[in-house]
Amino acid sequence: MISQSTVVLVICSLGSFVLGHPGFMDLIPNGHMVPNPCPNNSSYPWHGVGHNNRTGGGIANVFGADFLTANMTWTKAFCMADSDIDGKTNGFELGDPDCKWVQGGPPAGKPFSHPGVCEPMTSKTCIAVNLNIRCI
Ligand SMILES: [Ca+2]
Repeated sequence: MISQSTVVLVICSLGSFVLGHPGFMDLIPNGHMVPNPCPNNSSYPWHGVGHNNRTGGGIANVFGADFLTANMTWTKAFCMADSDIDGKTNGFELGDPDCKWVQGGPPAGKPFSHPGVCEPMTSKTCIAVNLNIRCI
């Protein structure tokens, strides 16, 4: 038999998963302000930065996968990586082009683009990379 506290714990865990891990957004520069790269980007910003859909949840995108590989830490290597292979480093896309951001501190600049969605989305390379990105 499942206890009432187990049910509450599961429901809370699902809620956090669907919301795109708000705490994780504090672990990258400008994590709360990542631009929505979709053509109809009236919903802004992209809260599920490490996920294939704007609100988070589900399978991680390429940036989210690299985030896990970096032990959820903004390392120099993770900052310098180009997770979505669009020619721009993760740091550049998130407003930390020199990879100097420290958690809790101000980023060097504003976020430029999304580090987990290859842009421009209509380029031949990006269409292949963005197969699982959901613009809804
Ligand atoms: Ca990139």
